[in-house]
This record gives sequence, C-alpha cells and structure tokens, in this order.
Amino acid sequence: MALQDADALFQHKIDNEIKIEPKDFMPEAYRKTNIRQISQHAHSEIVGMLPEANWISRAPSLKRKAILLAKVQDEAGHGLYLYSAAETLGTSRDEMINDLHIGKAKYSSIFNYPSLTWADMGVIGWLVDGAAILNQVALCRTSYGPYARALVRICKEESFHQRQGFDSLLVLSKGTPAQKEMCQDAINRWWWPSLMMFGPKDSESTNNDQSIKWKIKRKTNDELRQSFVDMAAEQVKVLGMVLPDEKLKWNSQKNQYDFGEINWVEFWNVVKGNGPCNKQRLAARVKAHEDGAWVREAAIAFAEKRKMKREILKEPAI
Ligand code: BYC
Repeated sequence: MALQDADALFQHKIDNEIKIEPKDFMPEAYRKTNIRQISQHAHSEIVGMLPEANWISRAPSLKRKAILLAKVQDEAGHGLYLYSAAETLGTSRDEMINDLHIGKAKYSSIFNYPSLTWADMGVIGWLVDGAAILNQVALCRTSYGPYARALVRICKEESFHQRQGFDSLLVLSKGTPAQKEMCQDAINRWWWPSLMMFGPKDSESTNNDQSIKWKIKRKTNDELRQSFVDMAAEQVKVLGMVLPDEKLKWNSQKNQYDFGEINWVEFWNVVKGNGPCNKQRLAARVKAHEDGAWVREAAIAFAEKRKMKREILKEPAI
C-alpha cells in the first residue's frame, strides 16, 4: 500500500473511533507523540510518589497511614501500566528511565512543589488527583489502544485517591482553628500549581492541534482546566474554605466560573527544571534506581537460571 493510502486509512480509523493497536500502521510522528506523552505520564506517576511518601511515616493515625501507603503503591502501579503501554510502541523501559534521569523527558510540574504539612496530603488527593482524573477520564477514549486500556484502571484508582483526599480535608475543616488554618494554607499553596497541571493555554500549546486531530488528546488544555475550576469552586464550599483567587466568579452567561490569570513565568520556570524541588526529585529518583540495581541483576540471573533449567529438562517455556 502506498504511504499516502496508509496515512488516509490511519486517519479514517481515527475518525471512526477505531483504536490503533501496536502492530497497526501509524505515522512516525503519531508514534513519537504517544511515546512522549505516555512516558511523561509514567514519569509523573513515579515522581509523584515522592511528595506523599514524605508523609507516610508521619501520618496522624494508623488508618490514615494505611490509606496513604495504599495510594502511593497505586501510583507505582500506574507507572508500570504506562511504561508497559509505551513499550508497545518500540521504546524500552531503560531508554525512558534514562531520558528522565538526564532531564530530557518531562514529568508533571506539580510534583516539584514541597509537601509541607499533613493537610498537603488531603489537598494533593483532592486537587492534584482531581485534576488528574479530569484529564485521564478524557484520555480513556484516547486513540492508542494500550494507553486507553491502561487509563480505565488508573481512573478507577484515582477516584479513590481523590475521595480519600477530600475526606481527610473534611475532617481538618471541621477541626480546631489550627487544623482549619492548616487546611486553608495547603489549599492556598496548591491551587495555582494544580491549574498548571493542564499545561499551557491552548494558544501556547505546541502539541494540542495535532494531538486533538489524532484523538490522542480528547479535550484541550483550556477545556479541561475550565472543568476543573468549575468542579473545585463548588467543592471548596463544602469544606467551608476558599480558593485563593479574587477573580473567581460565577459567570451566568457562560455558565462557568471566570478565574484569574495563571503565573506562566512560574510555570515555565518549573517545567524547565528550576522549581522549588526539581533537583531534589530527580536526585531521589536516580538514587532509588541505583539502589535498586541489585534487584534487577538478581531478576535477570534468576530468569537465566530458569531458562537453562528448562533447556536441560526440555520443558516448554511458560
Ligand atoms: N508539567 O503542547 P502542550 C498524577 C509540556 S500524574 C510539565 O500542551 P501536551 C499523580 C509538554 O510536555 C498525572 N510539562 O503538551 C501521580 C510540552 O513539552 P514537550 C500526570 C508540561 O503534551 C502521583 C510543552 O509543555 N498526567 O496524577 O499536548 C500522585 C507544551 O505543552 C506540563 C499526565 O501526564 C506540565 N504540567 O499536553 C498523585 C496526563 N504541561 O513534551 C497524582 C497525560 C505541559 O513537547 N498528559 N507541559 O517537550 C497530557 O494529558 C498532556 O501531555 C498534557 C500536556 C495536558 C500534560
């Protein structure tokens, strides 16, 4: 088949909601965009474990510790599903991890902010996982099959994450004046970085148009950000707290909230590696990878030993 025909057939499939599978023809740029987005998504899950892991040993009760531990373990699982989905496009886990470690691959800006108090655990669940769900529910319909299927499971777990965060904040918001203050302070610090999770404005987004055409992205950065503001602006009322934005106001004509301008200088600064915790996060990931080298070596040695045994006994591989 001529490349032109293959390209047309590919777009026809996309237009008709037929999933693209690993062995199907795909334009090289589609493959690269998916590898970029899925691997960066995987890195975000893994780096995202760090701000919360910081509080596991300091959780205020056994119940909260068990919940947080389960959540952080879920994030590791999400990373694994996503790295596996990206590997179906012809890249390897080693390459992806190396790109993260040398600062070539990005991960979500949000994880470069410090988690200073226990209330941050609630706010990360409510706002950060809340933002992630909105984005990921849309991505469950992404055009690349393995990515879409990984996201279905991820979304189920993310909704538990968001609920546990909101539940934890609800307790603080009904607590002592100091607890209420801690809750509001955490909301103040995480609100704007959460809005930045959706990426630059559509007018500044380099990948939006093509990714929407290929249905890799199902909604634009600004559409998702607006849905998030509309959701959080209502939920914060249940907590009896406020969002730190004087311009936040219901617009009855548009049927949505108006909100203030994001500090884009801060956003790009964090994306480029100069946020409050970028260096610390990357150093922690590199150290974890190096400390885990013996596990990978042991797994390879064990697999080779089993292979040899099978060959001697002429057993079929499982
Ligand atoms: N941070 O053209 P654009 C979680 C980059 S983890 C850093 O709009 P695109 C959780 C972007 O990569 C959830 N970089 O890009 C885990 C691009 O640069 P490159 C993570 C950002 O890809 C643990 C450039 O800016 N979710 O929930 O079309 C605990 C221009 O942007 C950011 C995902 O990864 C950012 N915020 O759209 C708790 C979802 N935004 O790569 C919770 C999957 C943009 O061209 N990803 N950039 O050099 C996506 O949906 C899309 O990739 C994005 C950006 C909406 C993020």
